[in-house]
Amino acid sequence: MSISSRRGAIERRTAETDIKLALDLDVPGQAAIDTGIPFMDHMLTLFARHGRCGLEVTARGDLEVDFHHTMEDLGICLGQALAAAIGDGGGLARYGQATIPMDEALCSVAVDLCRRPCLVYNVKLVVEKVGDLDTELMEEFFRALVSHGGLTLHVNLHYGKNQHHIFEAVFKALAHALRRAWAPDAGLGGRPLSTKGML
Ligand SMILES: [Mn+2]
Repeated sequence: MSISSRRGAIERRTAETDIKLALDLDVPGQAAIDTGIPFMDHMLTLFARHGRCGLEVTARGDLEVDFHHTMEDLGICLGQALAAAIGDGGGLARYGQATIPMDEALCSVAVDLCRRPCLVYNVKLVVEKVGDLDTELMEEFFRALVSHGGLTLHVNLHYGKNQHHIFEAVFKALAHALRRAWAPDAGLGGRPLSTKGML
């Protein structure tokens, strides 16, 4: 796979949400995020910065209902864009992990870009909302990301007291783990890291 093609652009419109999302694995740290949910703008912006990728997101969802549809559909679009950017996974490190502190919170994330969706999500909710966002919806975002991105993702919060810090540790750990997993490994000669010869 050529480095220049590591990009996924998704336009997805339903009766509930209208989302445009572009992910570029080789445009370091450029983010333009407008989801209508300020806390997710904050999370996705730091995801792009720490993942050293380009991420553009414009979302208009039925926030007057609640944030559920928008959170889930953001996960779908990011997952689809990631899958497109990864392609057949040839020549990529495939695995990545990171343990990241954010003040008193500590989170470990491990990923496998294996085309098999699996989410393990152990993240404590200490309050019902951060900003206007229902904290329980974050798991819906990750479930959709995993289902549509075709990745195995383990998110384990070790501890934390402040919900903002907790989610910030989660997203930073995700970014650092993914950056390692999608990094090219020249020793693979462009082939997937698998004894099957394909992912
Ligand atoms: Mn913050």
